[in-house]
This record gives sequence, C-alpha cells and structure tokens, in this order.
Amino acid sequence: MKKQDRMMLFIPAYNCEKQIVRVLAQLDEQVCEYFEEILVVNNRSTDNTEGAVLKYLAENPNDKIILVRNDENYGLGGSQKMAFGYAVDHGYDYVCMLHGDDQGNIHDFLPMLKKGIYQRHDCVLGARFMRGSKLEGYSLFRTFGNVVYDFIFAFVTRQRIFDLGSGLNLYSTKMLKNKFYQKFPDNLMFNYVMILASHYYQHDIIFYPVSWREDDQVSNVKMASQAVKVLNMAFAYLANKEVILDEYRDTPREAYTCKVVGEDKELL
Ligand SMILES: Nc1nc2c(ncn2[C@@H]2O[C@H](COP(=O)(O)OP(=O)(O)O)[C@@H](O)[C@H]2O)c(=O)[nH]1
Ligand SMILES: [Mg+2]
Repeated sequence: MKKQDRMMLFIPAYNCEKQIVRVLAQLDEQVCEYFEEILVVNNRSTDNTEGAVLKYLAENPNDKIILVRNDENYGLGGSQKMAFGYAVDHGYDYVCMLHGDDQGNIHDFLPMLKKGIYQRHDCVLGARFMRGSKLEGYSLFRTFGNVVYDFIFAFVTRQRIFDLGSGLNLYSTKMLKNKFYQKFPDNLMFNYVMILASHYYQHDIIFYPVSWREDDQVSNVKMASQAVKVLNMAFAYLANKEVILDEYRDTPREAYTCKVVGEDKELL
C-alpha cells in the first residue's frame, strides 16, 4: 500500500491585512484534510498583516496554521525559496503555494488533489488562461498580454504554457531537493524563470485551470518595466540555455530563514 503523501501549504503574505483573513477563511475542514501544516509567511509586511492573522487565529483556532516571519524581506521569490527549503527539510513530499492576497481559491485544487493528478507530475501549476479557468476583474488588455507571453514562453520552452505564474501551484519536493532555483530572482519574476527551468531540467509540469479575481488587491507587478525584463529573459534563454545557471538576484544570499511569530524559534 502506498504511504500517505505528506503535504504542506504555504501562504506568502505581504501587506495584505484585508485579504489574508479571507484566505484563512478558505481553509475549511475539507482543505485542511490534505495538509499536515499550513505556514503563513509574513514577508516583513509594513501594514497589520501579522496582527490580522493573530486575531483571526485567536477567534478561529486551527493548530495546523503557523504564522512565521521572514528574517528579512525576501520578495515573493525569496519567500518561495524559504518555503521550499522548509518543505524539503521537514520531509514533505509536496508543497503547495496559495497567495495571501485572496485572488485565488484553494478549493480549485481539491478535485486535482482528490484524483491524485499531482502524483504523476513534478508540479501542477494553476492556470488562469486555459479552458476551464475563470477570471474576474481582469481587463481584456491584461488577459491578452498574458496570453501573448504564454505563447512566447511556449515557443521558447517547446511546450504548451497556460500561465507564467499564478498564485496557486503545487510542487513535488523531489524536484526541489537540489535547489536548482537558488539563484533565480527573489522578486515576482521567480516563477517565470521556473518555467524556463522546467525546459532546461526537463521537469514534468502540467497546468490546471483555476479561478482568479482582482477586486481590492493592489498588484505590485509594474507591468511595463516587468514586461520588457521578462521578454529579455526568455530570449536570453532561447539564445543560450546556460543562462539559467546565472545569478539572477540583485542581492545574492546564502540562506532564506524565518522565525515563528511570538517565539524566538528559528524554523530553518
Ligand atoms: N509584491 C510582493 N508580494 C509579496 C512579497 N512577499 C510575499 N508576497 C505575496 O505574494 C503575492 C503576489 O504578489 P502581488 O503583488 O499580488 O502579485 P500578482 O498578484 O502576481 O500581481 C501576494 O499574495 C503577496 O502577499 C513581496 O515581497 N512583494
Ligand atoms: Mg496578487
């Protein structure tokens, strides 16, 4: 008999005091059944994100949820590196990410988890631009821009791409163990380089349609400047695959660590 898969969820959170409680409210019994542990990763928010989580937990105790704070602001990519390292070190088989700003819904992944689809791939990437996806509050221009970029990355990586980086993904820790991602950008471009890396390292990725909404969230993606950078990255990789081994970070660091909020306990 196959042993039970050990799975954890992490929720990167940065300045989303209003949205994070709605994300926590998504974590009902049905969801918690799949995850042994749920790490809410406060990436040094400057608003009351942490207070909002603590208040929610005081009112709705859930002993699977642990609130941690990164030792520095690591960006979204850095927060993922921290959580990936944590998942590997703690013996998890899979690590799932759900953004803390309540644009996605973890319930979209439940049928996929139930069917065990993740067991046959290195990662399952939530896709906003695929048959079955649902978008709310996204302009036609933005959707079109994303689809064009998906095509460009598909051309570069010779596989179908339906999203360059949504906020709901699941990774097998087998693929993460060697830390191939360590020098990837610490910012929001982390996931774009992960797509290029899937080609370089021949990861088996699949896309799974999810819903995504934008209502009261503030996107930090600076669209125009990022769009150019991302394009450059894709074409640099097309020209020379070995660029994937380069240093992509502005501030290279040795380690990505965090502590449990309210305790001095080092978690990594
Ligand atoms: N922008 C940003 N987001 C972070 C950071 N650390 C964690 N996050 C979380 O990462 C998620 C994605 O960021 P967001 O700006 O909403 O990007 P987008 O939704 O992809 O347009 C949000 O849930 C943030 O709370 C960080 O340093 N910067
Ligand atoms: Mg967002």
